[in-house]
Amino acid sequence: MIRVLPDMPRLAAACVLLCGLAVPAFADAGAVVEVTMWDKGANAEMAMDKGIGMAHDPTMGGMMDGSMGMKLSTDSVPAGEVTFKVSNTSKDQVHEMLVLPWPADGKGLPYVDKDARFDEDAGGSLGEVEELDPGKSGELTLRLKPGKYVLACNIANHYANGMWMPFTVK
Ligand SMILES: [Cu+2]
Repeated sequence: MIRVLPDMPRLAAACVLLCGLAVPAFADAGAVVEVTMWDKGANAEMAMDKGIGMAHDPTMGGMMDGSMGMKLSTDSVPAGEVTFKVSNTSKDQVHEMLVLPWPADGKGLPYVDKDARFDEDAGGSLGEVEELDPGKSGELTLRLKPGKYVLACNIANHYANGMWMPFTVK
């Protein structure tokens, strides 16, 4: 007892420190969305590089040609802090992920045909995990209000090939 008593304040101090650090970290942790960027390789993309015009319209569900896409661990999260953990599982292609508000006209993101990409500024991009090399991952944390969003890759032709997903914040 004699040994223990003098140690109590130190133990208490350690607990306050640890608990004090741990609790706010949990309280602040927002939603986490795992985003997997995949494709079937450069050859598959070449073969599917057609009919880009069709794919501008998110209401059509993208090209869905099966050459590339993105997968989300969840497509809906509560409003507040949202962390996107993005992995590029490709063997040979660069991918990236942008977060944009769902196009108000329902006709897709503003597309620039000559670049085969959408206009990120005109689309109101809220943030991105830029150009991930094959096998790499990155993270993006945003504070999002309730609404509908689109997650999309803006490497040339990838959006048109179906590399986007709708995303909802409640
Ligand atoms: Cu991509």
